[in-house]
Amino acid sequence: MKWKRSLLLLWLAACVGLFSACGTQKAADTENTAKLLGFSQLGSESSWRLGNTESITRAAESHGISLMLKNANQRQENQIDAIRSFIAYQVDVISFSPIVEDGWDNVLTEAKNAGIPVILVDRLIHTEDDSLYDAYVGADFYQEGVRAGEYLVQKAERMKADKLCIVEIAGTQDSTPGLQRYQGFHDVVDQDSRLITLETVSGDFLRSKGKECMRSLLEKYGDQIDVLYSHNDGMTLGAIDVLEEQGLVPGKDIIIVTVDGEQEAIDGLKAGKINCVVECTPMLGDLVMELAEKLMAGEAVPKVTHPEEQVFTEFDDLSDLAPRGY
Ligand code: GYE
Repeated sequence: MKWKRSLLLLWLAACVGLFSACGTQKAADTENTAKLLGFSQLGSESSWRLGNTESITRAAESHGISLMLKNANQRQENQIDAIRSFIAYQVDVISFSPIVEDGWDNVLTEAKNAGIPVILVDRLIHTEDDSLYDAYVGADFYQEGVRAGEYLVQKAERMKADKLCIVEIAGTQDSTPGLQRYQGFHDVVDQDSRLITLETVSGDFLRSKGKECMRSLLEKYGDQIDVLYSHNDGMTLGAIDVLEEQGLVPGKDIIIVTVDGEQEAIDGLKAGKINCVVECTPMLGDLVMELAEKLMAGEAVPKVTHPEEQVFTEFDDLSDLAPRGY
């Protein structure tokens, strides 16, 4: 099987132009030294995801790690196939962003039996056996939900509101950010008798579904809706399109709370169309490569690494905020 891997490394080396620059000697060096990381990205559903793929690609390059990148186009079975092909190629480390939490035990047992370490990126899995992965790099989604809820409590105080009715557009069902952004938020707002959730629906983290969800929520609840809490910016921006089509003023008629912090959402916050943006950074590439290097060297790594994240609200001065890069 090693010949397959050698061919792949030669091919990767050719792709980055090493052949043309220095001839075959350098390619041979690469073959001897370059470490190979197989990464299964779950899809391209949002700007967040595109930013994340770019971050992983750039970081692999700058760490001198050869990257075998596969896009699963939103299907778990494609991710499982990708992981199986990484095992067949005998990559040094396997990494992937699990689209949902369940259903990984079999393929990860195969990786473990092949002696290949695994880094989960962005999302977690649900398993009885934590030894099936070595490390997780990604946000603390529960805290993101808590931050969204805390903003709303603060907003209710400032408005001296005695009742605010919320509709929630959640992310992909059974995905870690969908589950935890829901839980963290409800652990805060359900304690506050002013904050009433009318309904939670799933928009699958897609802008198009954010539109559909907002349309049917408006049909059902009309002007009862005071707040939209949406689990990602893509769905939020879709919902805003619908509100504007229907003559409503987002940020004023309906308070908007969103998660991710992509440039378009920050622009919306600055324009007064969004009231609160909870940051979730996709810039995880360097953290992943640092862990991969340690695992490749046989060193111990922390089981969980969370990046630092913040909240941006209508009450903050955002004039110094650097361009987001996603
Ligand atoms: O919030 C959303 C994306 O898993 C944190 O997935 C990620 C989420 C992110 O599509 O925009």
